[in-house]
Amino acid sequence: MALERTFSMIKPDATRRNITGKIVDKLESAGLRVVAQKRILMSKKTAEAFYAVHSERPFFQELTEFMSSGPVVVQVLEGENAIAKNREVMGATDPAKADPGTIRAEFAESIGENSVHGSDAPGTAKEEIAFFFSGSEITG
Ligand code: DAT
Ligand code: MG
Repeated sequence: MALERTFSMIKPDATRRNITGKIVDKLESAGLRVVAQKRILMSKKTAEAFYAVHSERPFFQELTEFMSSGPVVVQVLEGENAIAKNREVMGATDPAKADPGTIRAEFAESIGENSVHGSDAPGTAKEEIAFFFSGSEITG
């Protein structure tokens, strides 16, 4: 399979605990390359736009308040099968159900504050990369 790109975000629970490097180490050890990265603070409105697909879910307010409660690190990751590989190294949404050794098993605090976001399909990867990055900000 050809090189693929995916979108990743290190969430406020992880920036707060100063463990962004530990998370990047997990991504790089899995063979993913960080080809774009920036640390930003999302407004509530930006978080609502980013997570619009979840707007009808009961946890939407909690989710968007949390995601705008502190800095996040947004990234583009590149590698063979990057979308699936990133989801694998992230682990299940609920850290209690995440496989040992995954980012969420090791670092996440709860189902809501679960340290990382990763795109789930080629379409969302493309949309989410474009939501935060212009082409010139991404270098191979
Ligand atoms: P994922 O982040 O694994 O793709 P998702 O897309 O289903 O999971 O949900 C997006 C985020 O919403 C998730 O990372 C944390 C939050 N979330 C999901 N289910 C939740 C729940 N039952 N209670 C609180 N927050 C939840
Ligand atoms: Mg998701």
